[in-house]
Amino acid sequence: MAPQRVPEPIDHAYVASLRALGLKFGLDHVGIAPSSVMLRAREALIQRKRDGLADSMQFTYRNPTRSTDPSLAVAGAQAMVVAARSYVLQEPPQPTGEPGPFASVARYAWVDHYEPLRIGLAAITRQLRSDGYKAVAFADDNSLVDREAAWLGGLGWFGKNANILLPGSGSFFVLGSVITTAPLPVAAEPVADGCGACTRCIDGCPTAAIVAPGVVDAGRCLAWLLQRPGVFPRQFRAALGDRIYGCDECQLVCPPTVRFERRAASNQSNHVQAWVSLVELLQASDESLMQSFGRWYLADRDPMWLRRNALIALGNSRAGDDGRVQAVLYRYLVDSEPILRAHAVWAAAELGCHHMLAAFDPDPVVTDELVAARV
Ligand code: B12
Ligand code: SF4
Ligand code: SF4
Repeated sequence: MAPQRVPEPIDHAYVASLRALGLKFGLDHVGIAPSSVMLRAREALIQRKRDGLADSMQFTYRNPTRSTDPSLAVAGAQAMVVAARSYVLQEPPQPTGEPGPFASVARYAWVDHYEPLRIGLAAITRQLRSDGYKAVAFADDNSLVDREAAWLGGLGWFGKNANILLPGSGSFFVLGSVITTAPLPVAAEPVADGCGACTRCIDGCPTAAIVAPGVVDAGRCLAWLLQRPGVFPRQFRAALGDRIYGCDECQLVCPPTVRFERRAASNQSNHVQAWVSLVELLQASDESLMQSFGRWYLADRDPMWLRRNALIALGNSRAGDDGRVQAVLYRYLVDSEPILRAHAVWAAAELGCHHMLAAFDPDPVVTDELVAARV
């Protein structure tokens, strides 16, 4: 039998060495959280489902018992190493290449920030394992509620926009954790509230989706509506503006977050996807869309939802006089997918191109849009 490895002794110096390792491998902040059941998050998941605030989302809502109990992910869990990585880029990019209209992408998806986050978490995981402990990394995984873990680990406070804000740095951070059997000393205190009397995010949300401090109604939140399959609710299409993936509005109005972006941008990347030509996107093949945007969350990994989003952004573009826009609209008004025909009808009507609309469509979803377009 192989000799049993004796685990490294745990003290604050050991935690400091894990933190230093994380920072060396691209993490910006590292803390330690307890591994006990996250009762507040569990209660919130159950209550929000019950109140209809989760809409049809699955993710951590699928199994609240699992996603709030670290020891179900790693048997014998004693602590979580929690981490944050900034996704602020040095130069917010401008649209380039083919002339517009352009769609905008939320900052967290401009480049793949989860990959470098996972590299940092993996370095910590390797160290813990080589020191004789079990350790498994999670980031944006259905098995763990990342924000509550980050809050418990003292990384930041819960903003009224529901994001974790790091003191002095705001919320443009992705979060992840390593659940481990190492009995690491946890952060002394969670970070105190830093929002004070501010309510800018609540007032600034384009769809009034923040229904109470820290509570988002997913059925109104543009970030979720862009991911959800099916017909995009008509009442929120104008508010969507030019977005095709994610929404940053409740962070772009947030003073600590904006201050940090202006002064402390650090990460660089050559492959930034901040703006996407709508005409190019709507002309692209499935393969090409999956190659460019396959790392985004697309329901059933179906690029049709990206095209649906792009048609709404096109409808909001005021570019109805552009010949390329009209050509692409014609193509989608006769698409074989009723969902795409339906959103093309809405876009054509918004652009004042009523002359393009058919008198009749065999599909009830499209008929509904044709009726609304003629009112
Ligand atoms: C589902 C999900 C979504 C959903 C629902 C968001 C939501 N608010 O729950 C949708 C698709 C809408 C979404 C959008 C976004 N998301 Co998201 N999402 C997730 C996911 C997969 C699960 C979140 C979850 O479990 N929510 C459950 C509910 C119960 O949690 P909660 O809202 O945080 O509730 C807490 C607070 O209310 C707090 N609380 C309790 N009492 C009180 C009282 C007060 C006064 C306050 C202020 C708070 C408070 O405690 C509750 C329990 O923890 C996580 C990844 C993960 N595995 O955790 C990423 C995650 C939360 N998302 C993330 C990001 C970046 C975003 C977006 C910014 C992306 C974008 N630009 O479009 C937006 C932000 C929208 C917003 N304002 O929240 C990051 C958050 C980073 C951060 N700094 O906080 C995460 C952690 C992914 C990651 N690993 O980095 N997301
Ligand atoms: S992400 Fe957009 S829609 Fe969702 S709560 Fe924030 S501002 Fe509102
Ligand atoms: S906008 Fe104001 S209230 Fe909202 S998260 Fe930022 S500081 Fe807090």
